[in-house]
Amino acid sequence: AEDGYRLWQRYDLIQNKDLLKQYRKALEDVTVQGSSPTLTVVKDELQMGLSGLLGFKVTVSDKATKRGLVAGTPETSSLIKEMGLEQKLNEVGQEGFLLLSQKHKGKDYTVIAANSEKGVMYGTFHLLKLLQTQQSLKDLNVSNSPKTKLRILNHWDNLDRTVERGYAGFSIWDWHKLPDYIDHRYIDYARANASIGINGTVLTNVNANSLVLTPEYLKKVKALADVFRPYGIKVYLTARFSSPIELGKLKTADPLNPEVKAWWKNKVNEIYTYIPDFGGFTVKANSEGQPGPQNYNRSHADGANMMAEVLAPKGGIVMWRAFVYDNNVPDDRHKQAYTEFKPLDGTFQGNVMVQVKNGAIDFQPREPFHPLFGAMPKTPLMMEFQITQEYLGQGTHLAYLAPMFKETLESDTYAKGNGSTVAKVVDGSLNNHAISGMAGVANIGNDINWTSHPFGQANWYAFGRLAWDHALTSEDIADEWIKMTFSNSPAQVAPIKKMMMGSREAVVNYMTPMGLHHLMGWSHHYGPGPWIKDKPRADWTSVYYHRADEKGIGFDRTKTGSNALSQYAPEVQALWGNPTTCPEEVLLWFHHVAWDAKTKSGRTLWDELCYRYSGGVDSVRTMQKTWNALEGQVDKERHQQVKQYLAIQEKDARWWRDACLLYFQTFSKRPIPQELEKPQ
Ligand code: GCW
Repeated sequence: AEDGYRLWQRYDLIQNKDLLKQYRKALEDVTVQGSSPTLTVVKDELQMGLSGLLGFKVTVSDKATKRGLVAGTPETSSLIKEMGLEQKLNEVGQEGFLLLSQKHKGKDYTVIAANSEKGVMYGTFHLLKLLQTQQSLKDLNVSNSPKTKLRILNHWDNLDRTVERGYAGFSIWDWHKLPDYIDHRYIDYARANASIGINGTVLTNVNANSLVLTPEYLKKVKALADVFRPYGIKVYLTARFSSPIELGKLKTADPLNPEVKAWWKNKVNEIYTYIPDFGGFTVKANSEGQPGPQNYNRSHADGANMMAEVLAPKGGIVMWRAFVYDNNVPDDRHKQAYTEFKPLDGTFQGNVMVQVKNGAIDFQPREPFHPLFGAMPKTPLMMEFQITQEYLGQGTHLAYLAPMFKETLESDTYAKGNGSTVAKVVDGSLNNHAISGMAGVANIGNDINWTSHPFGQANWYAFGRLAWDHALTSEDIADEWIKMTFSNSPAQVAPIKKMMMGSREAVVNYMTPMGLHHLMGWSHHYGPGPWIKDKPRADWTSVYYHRADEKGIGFDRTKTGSNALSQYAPEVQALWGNPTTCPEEVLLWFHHVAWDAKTKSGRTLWDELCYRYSGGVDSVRTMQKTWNALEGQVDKERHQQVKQYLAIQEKDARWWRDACLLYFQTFSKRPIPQELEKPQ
């Protein structure tokens, strides 16, 4: 059944006869010398992939043959050593690879060469992708290496297998059966991640349970680390800051207390006896009730550095999250991370990265970039994206997120003048940092197709590709994903791509157009709840964010309001601070605007909001039509799944439109334009 389990790694026979001939000729013989675990992964993947794609049983030989495909490093492959590729290899670093059409001693070879076996593996997946997307293997001259060093998934998975904000079933980590039972899914998980360049995984929820640091669980973690190691994937854990109290029976978790430090040192040493290449910790501290250094009047830097110090000798790192806010601080929540972290710039140890969400509030369908990007030049800042669609329709809406990720990455912070993009902050190039990273909160669960919605797979894929190379375009990523996941036929690729490219904007329109944000239902965050008020925290309500009244709507974050804008560079302030130059996409994020104010379309703000909400619903209906027309071309199972999800999405889009417009209308007291569909 085409149930989606294979993700984008579908190795079915190439349908294009000419290309098939070319591939068969070029790849008839395959040589991989060496038998290390990673080279075994390379061999297995080539054998499986090429056999499926080329339609005969490909065997991988370890004797240097006289033609065909050769994969290896100058150390593992005598042929590659003879080819003298040193100079070219110097340019691709430790994880990059070359993919070349190479003449050697009068024979034609296709060569995957790298400085490390991991690089060979990445090159192998790249070659397979070329076949899957039906590209020519003639005159190959690919030199490819990742822009970001740490490309990591964050699982918000609990030890009882529930997943915080997970919408694809339960956790794929079957703690009960580990370490003795290795579910084949773990291997397929590693293959899928390796194929897109992911090289790290944080197994557990940032709302952490200290139990995972006990020997019982460390044995299980070790079993997973052993599975992932050959695929170049390191394992990380979340560390609950109060673990010394809970596990060590200490009276305090004060980071400056010598006993606390000693406890962490022992714990870290113990972890490394199980997992010699353990990656380190992700920490959520003093945020949403999690314990942290501030409980002891210490700073985030005190907490992070204490852990970093004990991890450093082992080569581990700390990813300290900047997602903090506090109801006792009466200021705009938008400002709190910057207020707390900016003054700490320059005080973190070298193996600490501060992990910052793409925007200042919380993974909304659209947020302006987080003001910390560009504001902490001395600290490597990691990007935290959310792949799981907590606020974008969860497991049932089609929303291709690459355009959203790109929007943030391409935003200009102006930190060092024009062109100081968020991407350059994150990849470390703007301030020459030795470490850099991008984290994505995973949308993976134990559903057969991993991600609930078949198109959720595209977001996992896109995150990996952008973490590897943020310069790739959303279109190109969609293009290769569709070809690998559905079909190379232009009759399918073009319409599916069109659906994907417009889908995120559709969600923005039917949920939170023009810079509105945080309007979702209480706690579950799925449907609309613009009326939410009177909750334990003002910043957990919706009225806090939209501020609708009889005059207008929107959050004034300029000087006359919370002045969160002051946290951005002067160029950004000038652009966003003025309602006439502020892009309409974020207008109500920064300004309280009158209902009758004119917008770019010539309509009043109220009418424009009505048009955008309606437009969002229309876009979903267009997606439905496009998808219906593909019936018979896409396999039945997946066609049926997506069709049902689109029907839910259409219903939900109307729900959002009607709920928001009818609620906001109680303030605007203006009619919904006649030509638009009436709320039902
Ligand atoms: O997005 C919010 C979520 C919480 C989450 C928190 C965080 C893990 O609603 O479920 O907790 O952010 O990022 O820490």
